[in-house]
Amino acid sequence: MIQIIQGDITQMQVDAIVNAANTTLLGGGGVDGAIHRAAGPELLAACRQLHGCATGEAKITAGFRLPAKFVIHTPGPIWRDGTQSEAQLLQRSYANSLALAAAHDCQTVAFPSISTGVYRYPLAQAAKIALTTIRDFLATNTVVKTVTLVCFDPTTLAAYQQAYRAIV
Ligand code: AR6
Repeated sequence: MIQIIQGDITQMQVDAIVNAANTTLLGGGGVDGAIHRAAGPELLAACRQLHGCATGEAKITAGFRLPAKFVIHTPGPIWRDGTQSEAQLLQRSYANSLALAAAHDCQTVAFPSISTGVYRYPLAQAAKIALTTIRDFLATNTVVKTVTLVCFDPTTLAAYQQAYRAIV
């Protein structure tokens, strides 16, 4: 099942939340900063052990002081002009995060809107990629039951709701 809500992903009581990270995995602004603040300094210490992550790949840590059991860290693509494999890389961020969640027996997973903040990916295009990738994953996997898109602001919420109506 796919759910689309407006809210703060750090508050989500799910098995895993996904972090829109950068390739260093050493924290930043936006949702990354919010997750590190809420999880506590143990999260940064755990991330240091991971030695970064390539764009479109995903790595997992514990959730520490978060309600979520795990944090899955994935650097989405920085939007340039759409010719730099941005769509494929964004699709891989979602697909690799979901595969990692399933490998850790997560039944409930929450995503932020990866790459549509500081990384400037056009919102409507990103929402379509996110939802089609999640839909296709849920059609075949047997572990992950519920994926929640946690939209931080009303504009993001509206874009994901519209993309959802277009794909079902
Ligand atoms: N819960 C849910 N969504 C949030 C939250 C929150 N607490 N806070 C912000 N968002 P961004 P990116 C939304 O910029 O574009 C970081 O510095 C935000 O409104 O966080 O992938 C990293 O370290 C937007 O809709 O991520 C990287 O350097 C969405 O999350 C870089 O930013 C993503 O915005 C990654 O950029």
